[in-house]
Amino acid sequence: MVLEYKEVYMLLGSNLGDRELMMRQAIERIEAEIGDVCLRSSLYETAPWGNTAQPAFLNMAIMVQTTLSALEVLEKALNIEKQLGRQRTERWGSRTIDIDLIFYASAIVSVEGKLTIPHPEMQNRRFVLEPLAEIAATYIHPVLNSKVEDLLQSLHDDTAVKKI
Ligand code: PH2
Ligand code: MG
Ligand code: MG
Repeated sequence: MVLEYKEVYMLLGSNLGDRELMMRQAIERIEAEIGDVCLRSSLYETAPWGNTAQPAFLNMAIMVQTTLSALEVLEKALNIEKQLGRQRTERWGSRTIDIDLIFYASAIVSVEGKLTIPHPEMQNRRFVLEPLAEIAATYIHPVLNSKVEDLLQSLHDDTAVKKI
């Protein structure tokens, strides 16, 4: 049987504990449980978006090749967040690691209350689009029908995002 690989784009975020270590450990777990991490952006230091009364984030975008379904990837990602000590207390609160699914190939996925792909807010957030544009500038958003680099061009979000 021929295995079918899908390209999954994810955004990693951390603003609690040793942020760089969390990113490295998340990538290790993703390699072990989801698939090869084929592309990774630089690390970005980003001001907190939304609830601004929390520490700055590190964010980075990665592309993973996987044979898992979108829901299986979500399940694994949530499990890795738990393994890395994430505790969900308040919405948008500080976290050791957040693993968000941005694109799953060019699929459009909507599972009520659980998973929406493409990520419904990605086009409005600089902390997503800047790292993503580094590894997927010409990738086409399957709902908005725009390239990532064009979404970044027309973005109105001046939250600080700095490549490190
Ligand atoms: N994640 C959030 C809310 N705010 N801000 C930045 N800079 N980076 C994030 O990853 C982030 C955020 C919810 O997941
Ligand atoms: Mg998030
Ligand atoms: Mg999340």
